[in-house]
Amino acid sequence: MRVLIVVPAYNEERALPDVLGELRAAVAQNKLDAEVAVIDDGSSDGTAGAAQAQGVRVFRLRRNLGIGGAVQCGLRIALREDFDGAIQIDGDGQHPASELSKLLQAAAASPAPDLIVGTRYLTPDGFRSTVMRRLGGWWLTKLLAIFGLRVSDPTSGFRFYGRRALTLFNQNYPYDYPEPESLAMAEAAGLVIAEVPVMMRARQGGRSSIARLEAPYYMVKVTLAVILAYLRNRRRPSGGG
Ligand SMILES: Nc1nc2c(ncn2[C@@H]2O[C@H](COP(=O)(O)OP(=O)(O)O)[C@@H](O)[C@H]2O)c(=O)[nH]1
Ligand SMILES: [Mg+2]
Repeated sequence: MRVLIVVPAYNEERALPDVLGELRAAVAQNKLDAEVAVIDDGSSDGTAGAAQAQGVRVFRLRRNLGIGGAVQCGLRIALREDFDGAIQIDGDGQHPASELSKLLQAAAASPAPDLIVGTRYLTPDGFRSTVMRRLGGWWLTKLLAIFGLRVSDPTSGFRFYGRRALTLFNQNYPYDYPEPESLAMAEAAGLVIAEVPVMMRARQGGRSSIARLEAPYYMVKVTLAVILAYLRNRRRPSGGG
């Protein structure tokens, strides 16, 4: 399987060299047929230069589009260049590249899942995030379960996308706090979604996207967005318009 490893990066000059070094090692060690693409989301620091220095492909967005825009850019490149799948991994060091093979092993299952979520909550230790964010994650887990989707880490940005997922998200990808919403879209569209336990770490420099004061806004916004994403993307019964 030929995969594109998509690294969305916004002001990640500090963490990126190690992230890309680890990726290079993981690709070599697992003999993966993989390319790395850093999507520099309009950073104001040396993100692009740090990535270029590691010899990977760098796509520079002229303006900051937010995580969703950066990820969709990477997924579109994977689709356009005929990759069999894409892996999304944070540029902040939160997702150890050594865990990437677990996503790829799950991708080789039969029937092949279209979307695989790396979940931090099924391993005995590792980074768990703040109480507020865990509470939010718990709530989103319950909400998605109403739609029939069982995932334990709905906000994880360590994921594998197969061709059907790339095709779905080529058209539309949520721009803001996109992970739970994109899961609702995928579930509604009938994609096969799986999860695998992975170990996570705390981010290795830079700043996270969700400040503590934004948490209540985030929860209301994402709750509504998840519900709408599901309703909008639900497959119509066959024969319907
Ligand atoms: N904060 C933020 N991160 C972005 C943006 N665009 C791309 N990213 C990258 O998306 C990834 C996930 O963001 P992060 O802040 O780590 O989110 P968290 O892991 O949920 O705390 C990181 O690699 C960021 O560098 C953006 O506009 N804002
Ligand atoms: Mg992160």
